[in-house]
Parts: sequence; structure tokens; C-alpha cells
Amino acid sequence: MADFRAIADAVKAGRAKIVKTLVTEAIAEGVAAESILNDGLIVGMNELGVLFKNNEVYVPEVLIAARAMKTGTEILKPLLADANAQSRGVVAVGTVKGDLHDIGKNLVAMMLEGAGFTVIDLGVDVSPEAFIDAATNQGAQILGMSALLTTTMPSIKLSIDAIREAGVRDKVKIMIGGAPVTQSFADEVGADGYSPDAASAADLAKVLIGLV
Ligand code: B1M
Repeated sequence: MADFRAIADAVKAGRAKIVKTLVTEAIAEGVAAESILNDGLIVGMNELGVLFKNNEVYVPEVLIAARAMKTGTEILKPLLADANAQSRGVVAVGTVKGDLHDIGKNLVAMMLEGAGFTVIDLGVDVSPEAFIDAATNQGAQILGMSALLTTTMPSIKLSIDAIREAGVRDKVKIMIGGAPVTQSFADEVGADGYSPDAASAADLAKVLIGLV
């Protein structure tokens, strides 16, 4: 029986080796990769977020936990991806300008790949110009923008405005997400869609590209 509590605690404590061992054991026991992700790794990171907010832990601890989380997600990656899927389209994902949070964006990329999309990962602190380049020169049919800070949410609007001004808005679909982002914000800034988590981001991409 997988010990989700122990996985969450290991992420919180930044114990990458323990995360690796527990995740590997859970997979060997036949536990679904999605459960390990949602009930173990993400729970740990969210709990750490509460401690971070209350100044009970600080940036160094959070960075170490992020590394431990990455160790776990890298092990799950091949299990979340469908090796036989033909590319369903090209999605460029990035965390918007000014924002360095990439765990959620990486999970979105992973779930999109798992759903059969070709993913261009633009990284973090992505400028509006880089999103425009992905749409015009790299074949992206969907742009996925992630923001984790209330102070970087305006970068989503700036990026969408720049895409419109560059004359490429009608060539590309735009989906957005991240903890502070909402459907009403998506409506306000003129995005084509919003999703609250990585799994529904992959579903949304299928809808935006006309597959369902
Ligand atoms: Co930061 N941080 N952080 N941080 N950090 C938050 C976001 C914060 C909520 C913590 C808190 O106070 N409780 C707070 C923001 C407050 C606010 O704006 N209202 C905060 C702050 C303040 C900061 C700094 C300013 C702290 C400082 O320096 N004083 C600083 C800013 C740096 C910058 O970006 N310029 C900072 C720095 C950092 C670290 C570098 C230490 C580290 C990031 C490491 C990394 O990403 N490699 C970090 C972390 C880890 C967090 C918390 C603890 C965890 C974020 C995370 O990875 N969650 C976070 C607290 C929290 O969220 N509970 C916090 C797990 C992840 C799976 O969830 O990213 O929400 P999330 O992604 C989800 C969904 O949102 C959605 O799917 C994902 C999976 O289901 N989703 C999308 C995400 N993107 C999507 C895109 C889509 C669709 C869905 O379509 C394209």
C-alpha cells in the first residue's frame, strides 16, 4: 500500500532520495502515477506553501523541496506519457515574464505530452516576444501561460495584448493557469481558456484544438 503521507512529508522536508525511493516503491506496487502525483507530491508542496506563507519556512527550504518534487515527477513522467500517441498538435508553454515558478508549468507540459501533444517548453520569465515567436516561427497552435504570483498576472495580459498587436492572435489559441488565475481573469484578458490544474489543462488543449 503506497504511503502518500510519507511521500508528501518527504517533499516537504526536501528529501529527494526518500522521494525517489517511495515513488519507485509505489510504482512497483502498481499505484497509478496520477495518484502518486496528486495525493503525494502535490499535497506535500501545497502544505509547504502554507508554511512558506506563514514564514515558518523560507526560500531555501522551498527550493530544496522543489528539487525533491522534481525528482519524483521525473520518475513519473514516462508513466504519464502515452508512448504510442501520435502528435495531436503543438503547444508552447511558459511561465510569464517576472515569474520563476516552474513546477506547475512543468506538470502541465508533462500532462500535455501524456495526452499526445508536442510540447515546446519556453521556460520561466518568458517575454511576450518569446510567446509571439513560438506562434509565428515554431509552429505552436496553442500558447500556455502560467503565473503563480498576483504581481505577474498582468504579464499574461501584456503577453496577450502583444500577440494581438503583432497580428497573430487569430492564428493561435491561448490557455492560462496558475494558482491565482481564475476563469473570470481569463475572460477579462481575452484568453481562450483557463484550467485549474494540469490534468484539465490537457483536456482543455484538446477542446481548443478541436479534437473533442
Ligand atoms: Co513562491 N510563492 N515565491 N516560490 N511559491 C507562492 C506562489 C506563494 C503563494 C507562497 C505563499 O505566500 N503562500 C507566494 C505568492 C503570493 C501571491 O502572489 N499572492 C509566493 C511568493 C511570494 C514568492 C516570492 C515573491 C518569495 C520571495 O522571494 N520573497 C518569490 C518570487 C520569485 C519569482 O517568481 N519572481 C518566490 C519564489 C519561490 C521559489 C523559487 C522558492 C519556489 C519556486 C521553485 C520552482 O518553481 N522551481 C517557490 C514555490 C515552490 C512556491 C510554492 C510554495 C509552491 C508552488 C508550486 O510549485 N506548487 C507557492 C505556494 C503554493 O502554491 N501553495 C509559492 C505546486 C504546483 C504543482 O502547483 O504551481 O499552482 P501550481 O500549479 C498547478 C495549478 O496552478 C495549475 O496546474 C498545476 C498542477 O495542477 N497550473 C496551470 C499552473 N500553471 C498552469 C498553466 C495552465 C493550466 C494550469 O495553462 C497554461
